[in-house]
Amino acid sequence: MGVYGRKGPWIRFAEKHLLVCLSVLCVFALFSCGNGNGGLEESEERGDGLIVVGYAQVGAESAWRLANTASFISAFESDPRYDFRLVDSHNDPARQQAAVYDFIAQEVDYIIIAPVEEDGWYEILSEARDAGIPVIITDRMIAVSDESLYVCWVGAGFLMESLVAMDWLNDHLAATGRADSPINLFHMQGSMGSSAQIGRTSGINSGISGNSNLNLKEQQSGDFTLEKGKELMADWLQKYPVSEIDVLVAENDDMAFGAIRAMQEVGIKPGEDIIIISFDAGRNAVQAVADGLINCSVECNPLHGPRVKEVVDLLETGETPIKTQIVHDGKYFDIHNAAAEVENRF
Ligand code: GZL
Repeated sequence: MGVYGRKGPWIRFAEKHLLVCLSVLCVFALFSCGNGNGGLEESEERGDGLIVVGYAQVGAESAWRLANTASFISAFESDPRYDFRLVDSHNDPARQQAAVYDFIAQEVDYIIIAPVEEDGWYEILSEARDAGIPVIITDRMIAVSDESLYVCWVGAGFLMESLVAMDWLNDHLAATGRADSPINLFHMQGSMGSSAQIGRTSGINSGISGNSNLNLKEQQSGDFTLEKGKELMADWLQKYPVSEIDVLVAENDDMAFGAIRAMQEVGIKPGEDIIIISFDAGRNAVQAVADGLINCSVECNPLHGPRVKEVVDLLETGETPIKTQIVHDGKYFDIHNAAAEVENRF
């Protein structure tokens, strides 16, 4: 047995395909007496003898997510040992759990999950463990007390990101002579119940409670999408005069872009009339910072594909990966550094 009770590749292959193995031996025996061009068709080999990896992805809700998916596809599909199977859960926790149950039924060798929501994973991960299938959590976290339910987590530090954002806001207000002015803050949250939203909201809330001049006027979810960010901002612009909207903190770039569209439709200058802070710091957002439309975007690196593949490669050698692998270097982009960084962004 390998690490985490997983059988080695050849034992798995033999058990899964005992009948096929025996018939292949017969076929080879037949061909070896004939013209010797035996062997299975290329298409019949797919999945047999390959290391099968199932990735239950959140969805395709944002630029960050698309970059994350692309990084996994390029990492695993460039290695012929792997049969990489990606499922888009369309931001739906039930669909994601169904995808994981399906991977268990397919008897994949590894399951990777970027959890839509933190809760609800105990049963299904217990089933994966009983099936001897190692589970790797990436991007967002799951809320389970039994850490044996997953091999390791590779993701970002959401609370740290939001503390960086709130520190930047305090510095920006001081630098622009508004350190003692009352500031009305509007907070656009990500998909509720996701650890990215939970972590960022926690840091933003503590930043607000740490500065008596910051008044939280609205706090609502835009579900990490541009469309919902635009809808929400349009509602707020109906409800409040622009003079009462000082700061928008959007928990990702896409919602910030939606808000910018809503502002521009009514003649408001984003980044000037309203300070805008976002998270992810993708290429378009960092360009928007350089253009003065967003004032600060805090980095959340999406390129976890190579890191998670390294974990799987390690597990294949019987090694044990580090349990918690946080990717966070506290980088943010504002008018001082954005222009020089655009080209380096995802
Ligand atoms: C963060 C990730 C979040 C991004 C959003 O690691 O889970 O989900 O910030 C994405 O853009 O939708």
